[in-house]
Amino acid sequence: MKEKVSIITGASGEIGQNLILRYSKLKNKKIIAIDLNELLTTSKVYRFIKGSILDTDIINQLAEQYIIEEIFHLAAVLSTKAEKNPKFAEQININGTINLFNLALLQNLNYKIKTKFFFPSSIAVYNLENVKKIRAVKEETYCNPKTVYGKHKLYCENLGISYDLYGNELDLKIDFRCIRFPGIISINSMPSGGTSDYAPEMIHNAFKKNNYTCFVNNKSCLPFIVMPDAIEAIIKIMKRNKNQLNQNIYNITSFSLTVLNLYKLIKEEFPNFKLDYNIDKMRQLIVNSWPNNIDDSNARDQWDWSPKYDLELAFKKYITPGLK
Ligand code: AKB
Repeated sequence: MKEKVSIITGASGEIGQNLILRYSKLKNKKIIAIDLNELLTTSKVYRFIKGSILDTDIINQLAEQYIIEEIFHLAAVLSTKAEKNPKFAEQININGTINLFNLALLQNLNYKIKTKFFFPSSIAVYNLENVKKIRAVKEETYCNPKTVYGKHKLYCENLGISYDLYGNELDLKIDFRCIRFPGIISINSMPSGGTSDYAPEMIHNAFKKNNYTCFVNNKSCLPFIVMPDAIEAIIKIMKRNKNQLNQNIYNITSFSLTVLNLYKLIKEEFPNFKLDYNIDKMRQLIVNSWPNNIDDSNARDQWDWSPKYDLELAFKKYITPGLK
């Protein structure tokens, strides 16, 4: 009798580690975690595979050994790193995702189940360069990404939608669910290779009593959430009955803030904290092309999304107690 399992790729990454901590508390969930890097949370998973999502031997073994009910495909090369290494990013972000889609489609063939496939997308799919950023951006607007990473995310979103709605050439289907995340701030992990990284970097440095040199200017403004809200959102959308979801792709957000706002907030706690700037042109252009606010009303209406932490609570109840 084959085991029923859930797969988490990118398990050692920021979202991966936190998802494992939360998800392992749910009953009857056997997690198979995959990552190139060691996993800190090995005791929480059923099996850890140290390897690449590009390794088709690993994918084939998984297909042979298990019934895969859910896939959380978190492995990705983030925006700044992808812009600098576009070919490498294409391998991971596109080819890697296709490998996981194929694994999910095989489940439909072998066991007649529709594997639930969670895909984390990003505000990087939007491009608001030369647009006045007045309104919160809805899912179907401004999807003409400027960055390599944004293009990869949008392509995989569309492929996922197509496998969900129409199936592949053999009429095999998956159950594709996707959230477009804003920047994420976490107290127990640090991002690497992203562009929204300046916010968590600034916060972590301040709490370590270091100063910070920011790579984007003080007017730069992006939407953010904190990690516990990101994780709850993933759990929520995956639990929802399919017939309650009218779309595959959802924005979620909590608060938007400029670099200057963030600096002022940090100064209240750490009056000696100093911020200076060394603007990275490429990263500044990326931030300028992203929305400073996104409309998450579809997620709120259709699967009860609501962040527990607004900006004030994020600092009072999550960041400060967690990092002090
Ligand atoms: C990045 O900055 O690349 C990510 C994202 C917003 O998708 N954090």
